[in-house]
Amino acid sequence: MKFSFKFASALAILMLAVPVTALAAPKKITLGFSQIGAESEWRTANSESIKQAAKDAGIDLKFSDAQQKQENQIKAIRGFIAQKVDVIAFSPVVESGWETVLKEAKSAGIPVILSDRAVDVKDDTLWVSFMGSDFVEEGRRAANWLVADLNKKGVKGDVNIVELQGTVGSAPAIDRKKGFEEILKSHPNLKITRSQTGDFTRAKGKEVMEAFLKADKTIKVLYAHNDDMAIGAIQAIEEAGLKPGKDITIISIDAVKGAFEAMMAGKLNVSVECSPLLGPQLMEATKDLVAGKKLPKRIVTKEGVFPAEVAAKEFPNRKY
Ligand code: GYE
Repeated sequence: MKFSFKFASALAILMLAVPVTALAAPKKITLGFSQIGAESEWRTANSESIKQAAKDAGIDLKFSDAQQKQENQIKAIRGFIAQKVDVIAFSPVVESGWETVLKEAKSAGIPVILSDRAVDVKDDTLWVSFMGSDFVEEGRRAANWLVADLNKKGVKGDVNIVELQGTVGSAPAIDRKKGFEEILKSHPNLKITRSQTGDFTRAKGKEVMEAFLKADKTIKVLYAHNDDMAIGAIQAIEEAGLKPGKDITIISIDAVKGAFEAMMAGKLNVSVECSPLLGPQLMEATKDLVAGKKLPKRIVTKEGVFPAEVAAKEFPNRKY
């Protein structure tokens, strides 16, 4: 009797001594993510990858869609700061104009990860890590494929190329143009004769290609900064009574399923890969930051090039 009383009081003292927090479930990490919008197949796959990876990692994701507007992204980031999330990540629609809001995040002590696209700010301590593709390299890969293809066909004369650029001021539009032109410099017979933005969408890609075709009967090659614009342009080319992939060689970037389908139908010649599956890497990085680890400043995605000849074989392996 005496023993059990002593035991019970010892137990009571012990229970009081254990802090309540130690008994509660560990606090969930919160990640605020500002997405650009839903302009392309790539973007949809990117959003799905992030949402799924957050679920798998047990991270509380606050996901905000900016519908293509920088002001909405800035608002979303300010909202994340007010909610005191652990980490902020975003895919910046354009490169410039981020200093003020990034300074606000820094003063609040919230680390920022750039996902997919880079920003152009002088002070690079305003963000901790940039994960995504090397867009300049993608542009080079696209041009190198064209040079090899023309060599194979024995084409030596002038080749007129039209370009459908991505969103004006965005990192992939700037860099994909830069990489492509860099290779063209040593091939003076390859000329970009027309270049305009198609805003990374099918509708705009089609519209701009229609205008190109009306104004110019000498187009031999189309270089589109993403697959969606190329797919839109394919429709315009067909409606103009030409054969896409034959009368006009078409090169694009992303390598989404829609591009593989177009390649298998013989309408698209090549797609340079750009992977949208950044979710798992982003969740890893978020956890590392919360655990106090230092992230590499640059995390580059590994990617390849898929010409139409391999499309049917590769199609079943594609995840986006
Ligand atoms: O290529 C395009 C999308 O930023 C890499 O954005 C991304 C680009 C992608 O809309 O399809």
